[in-house]
Amino acid sequence: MSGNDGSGVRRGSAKTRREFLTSAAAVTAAGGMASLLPLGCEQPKSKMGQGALAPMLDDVSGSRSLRAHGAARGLLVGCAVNPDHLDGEPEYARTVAEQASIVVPENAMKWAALRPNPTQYDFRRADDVVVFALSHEQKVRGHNLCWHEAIPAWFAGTVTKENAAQYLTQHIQTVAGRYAGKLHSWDVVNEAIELKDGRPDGLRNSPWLELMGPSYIELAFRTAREADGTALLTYNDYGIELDTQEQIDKRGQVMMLVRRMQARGVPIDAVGIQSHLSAGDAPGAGLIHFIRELRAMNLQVFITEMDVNDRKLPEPVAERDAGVAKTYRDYLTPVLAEPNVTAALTWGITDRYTWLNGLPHASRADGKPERPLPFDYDYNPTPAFFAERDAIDGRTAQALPGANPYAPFHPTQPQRPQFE
Ligand code: 9MR
Repeated sequence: MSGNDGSGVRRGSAKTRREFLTSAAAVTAAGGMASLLPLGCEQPKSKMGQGALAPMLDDVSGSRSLRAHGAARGLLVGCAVNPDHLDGEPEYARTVAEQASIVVPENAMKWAALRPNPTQYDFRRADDVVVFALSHEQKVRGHNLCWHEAIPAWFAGTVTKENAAQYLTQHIQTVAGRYAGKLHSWDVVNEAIELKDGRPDGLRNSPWLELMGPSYIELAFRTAREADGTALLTYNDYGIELDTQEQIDKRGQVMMLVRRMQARGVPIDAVGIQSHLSAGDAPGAGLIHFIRELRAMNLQVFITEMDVNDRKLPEPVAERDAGVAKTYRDYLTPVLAEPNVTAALTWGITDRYTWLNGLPHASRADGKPERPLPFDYDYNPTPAFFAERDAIDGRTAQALPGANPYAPFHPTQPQRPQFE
């Protein structure tokens, strides 16, 4: 059927993108990942020049990559991705393919991205992430089904107390249903705790809470389980990493929420600890105790969004990189040693696209771009890369519970929806 693949629009570019996404050489089992350049791509260039770059790339690729080190120790390792860069920037695609055994769309599966209007869905960019991941034997986290942010503009005038449950249910049935059987996990509810809102149960006064009361959480998880019987259903939150009083209290409310859910038989498989840190942050005994308590409750833990802002460090790059790397090391070494921590993702792979540089209120006073991730602006590995890899190595070799990151995993590619 020429000119129509079901997507309705941009057919030509979608096909080109799909061809590109699937053309990158497949990653083979651990140790055999030598050639990951998408077909027809040149060796990556850097300011450092080819001579200096080649040995450095060699040092972090193939069996020396984060994903290979993770695979040897029962840990999925990866990052948030943006389908536009996977599509348009070979060096980005190559780095993601080479380093990650799990990816998560940074924005492409949020309501604002999927829901152009109350009645239609646009899955094109979300599909692109899934197709890329599957063609590189990577697992995919879904992020997210229910959050107080990234809600489309039409939401406020359309979703009411009367129809909110219906909107939430229908969204989850459609989105989780579309990818059923293909995802590693879903962040079903994101960031539902906010102590400043002053409720005894710690719940945030989100639009969902205001429209439906606390029952929205249970509805979201139950609906997600019905729609996808295999994805690990996750509650994901931030500000629960440290042993400051505020974070101890918030962690306590997350624990209470998860305990209430389990007591009511609500399906939950994992807790996501986002881990947006500042240089100098270090975990205390409280975080490790929390992870162990979750283990006793038969729950997995994912480090879902790690990065380290260098805002408080002086300008010289070497000092900032050392401070950021130390924070990765100090944080990940004890955390990744816990056996129920089964996945660790950074919020991006390269400093070039970190969300931190898009925050006017929070960026560095000297205006310098931040360096929070394992690869710098030019795709050179940063000291944080090596800190992360060492922390992975510090973990006892073990099998992933029920999942080998390199197990054959080739479900049918998602079909493109009608979208006009
Ligand atoms: O990095 C994301 C940024 O590009 C988006 O504009 C923003 C709003 O959708 O969300 C950012 O990602 C957030 C994630 O979805 C949830 N935890 C906090 C992340 C950083 O704000």
